[in-house]
Amino acid sequence: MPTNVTPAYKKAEEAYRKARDPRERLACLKELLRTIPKHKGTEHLQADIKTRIKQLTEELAGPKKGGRRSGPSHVVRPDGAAQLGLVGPPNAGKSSLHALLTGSRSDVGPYPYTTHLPVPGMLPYEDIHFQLVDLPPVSGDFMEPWFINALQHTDGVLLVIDVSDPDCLEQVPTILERLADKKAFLTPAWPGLQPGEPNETEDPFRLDLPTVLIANKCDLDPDPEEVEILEELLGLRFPALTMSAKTGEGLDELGSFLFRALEIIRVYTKTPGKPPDTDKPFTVRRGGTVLDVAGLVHKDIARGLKFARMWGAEVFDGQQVGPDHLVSDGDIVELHL
Ligand SMILES: Nc1nc2c(ncn2[C@@H]2O[C@H](COP(=O)(O)OP(=O)(O)OP(=O)(O)O)[C@@H](O)[C@H]2O)c(=O)[nH]1
Ligand SMILES: [Mg+2]
Repeated sequence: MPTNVTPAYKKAEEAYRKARDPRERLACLKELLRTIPKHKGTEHLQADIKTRIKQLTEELAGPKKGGRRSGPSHVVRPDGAAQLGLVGPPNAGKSSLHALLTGSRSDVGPYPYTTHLPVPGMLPYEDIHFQLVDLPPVSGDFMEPWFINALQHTDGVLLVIDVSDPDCLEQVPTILERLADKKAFLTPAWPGLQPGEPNETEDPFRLDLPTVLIANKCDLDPDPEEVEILEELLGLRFPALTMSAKTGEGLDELGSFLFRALEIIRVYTKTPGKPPDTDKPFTVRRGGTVLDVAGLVHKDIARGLKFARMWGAEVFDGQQVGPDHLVSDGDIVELHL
């Protein structure tokens, strides 16, 4: 990793980590390439940045007319309070769960390798939604070459296994290794459960993905201790949820789990003299500010923001606060430019 990087590079790196929109990420990648110190020690990273610029440019361009790359895009634009990817071995029931949780029509098949492309869907929870992206399987034999690209925007992973299948003891370590080879690390650390160590490495492309183990097909293996035994054998400590796409058991636990684990905060906006818009909250994560909310409403509003009036648990009614004021769940804000 490059040592003695410039402040401009550091800034670009931070912006890249924060950026969620693919176009914004592309701009950040170009800025990384522009600001990276050009010497022998950074050659690998320079090459890596160039590859990512090329891939993302192609993804954003979509299918080429008459060109070789005629496939659909593999990057799912983030939507809702957070994006979660469904990762797991073939036939574990990822698509079955996705269809039930989001109402999608993701293909389900009684044989492995049914899913070939990312399929987005929205999981409703109270007055918000989580975006779940169904993905093709990962196995020792095969992983789609673009698989890691599809995880670039995810806030976490649902690691779906078939608890009734003893093969999962080999499948899970294989999946973790394959992803780690591509610099994606599945971790048990979720901000709202046990915060992880801050990522100290200087590699801007390292992905640390909070992961929950979804022990599916519990109808076939009703032993309630099964997941614990499995985690013990695997030497893993992911938080786990037991489910069955056949009986529907355990499915309603997911929304509240994600809400807590990701520390989602809902903020409602209002215009002066009018009641708050309680239909559709804006969502940020814990640590989010009034300015972050303004940015979600509109870039120009964030730019022109002077102060806000707030109603909520942590403020007195109509309190005037600055752009850096932290918001909490259920707050109502009136933005003043
Ligand atoms: N008994 C039982 N069968 C299930 C459950 N979930 C899925 N199945 C069955 O398992 C098979 C595979 O389901 P899929 O949802 O296609 O699995 P997948 O993980 O998406 O498979 P790939 O796309 O190949 O990775 C189908 O025959 C489903 O009906 C479950 O909870 N219990
Ligand atoms: Mg599938």
